[in-house]
Amino acid sequence: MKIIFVADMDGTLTPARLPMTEEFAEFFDNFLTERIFYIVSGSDYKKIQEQVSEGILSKISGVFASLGNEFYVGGKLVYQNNFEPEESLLAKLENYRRNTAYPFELFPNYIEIRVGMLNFSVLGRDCPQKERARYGLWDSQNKEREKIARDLAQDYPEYDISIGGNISIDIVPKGFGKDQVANYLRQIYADEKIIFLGDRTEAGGNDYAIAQRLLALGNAEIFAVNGPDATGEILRSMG
Ligand code: M1P
Repeated sequence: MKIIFVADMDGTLTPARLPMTEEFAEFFDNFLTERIFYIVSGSDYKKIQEQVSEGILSKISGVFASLGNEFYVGGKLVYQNNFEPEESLLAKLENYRRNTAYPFELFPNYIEIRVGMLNFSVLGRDCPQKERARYGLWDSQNKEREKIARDLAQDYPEYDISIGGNISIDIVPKGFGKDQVANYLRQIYADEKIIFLGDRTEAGGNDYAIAQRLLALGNAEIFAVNGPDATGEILRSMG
């Protein structure tokens, strides 16, 4: 029976917000031959296209973008979910940005409304790579995102709030995170084993929901990785 592979993109198949390395792409391109492999990412489809080459995408069985709120097969949209965040939530996000203790420059695009989800970054998404690294380091010491996520979860229990990458938080109506991908794939592949690889499978991370849902549905194996090298090693070991 075929194995169904599913993997996160940033920090799993590619470095965070950067294109897949040539070395990994060469291996991965071969690995995809005659395999069923899906990508599931918090990024929207346009960003996925920036990081994963057209050649690789053409061999991928399907791409779940925006945490599974848009699904593409062969570059064509199969479904998408709608989401309109409430005003009070947006106002609260504005407040976090205004009152941050982060002592360095902030950048535009701090509330990004994507298909079916919202991405919030105190720093602002339109920042240079080196500022992204600076905020990531500061946040790992000061836990700003964890505090915001905890605070939001208390006030908005109807949303799932997760920390995906290095500078931001993903917000979706409950059940519309990556866990919806587990449900969708299990409907198509009722009996096949599903293998999932992700770098944020811990509680609070944006791979947690899909990992837990797959395990609950059964016949699944989860691999927590810390980057494309670890992903490559695991895939290589599967022959
Ligand atoms: O795919 C992981 C995450 O990648 C980005 O996170 P950040 O900009 O914080 O590094 C975002 O696209 C986020 O939505 C996504 O979950």
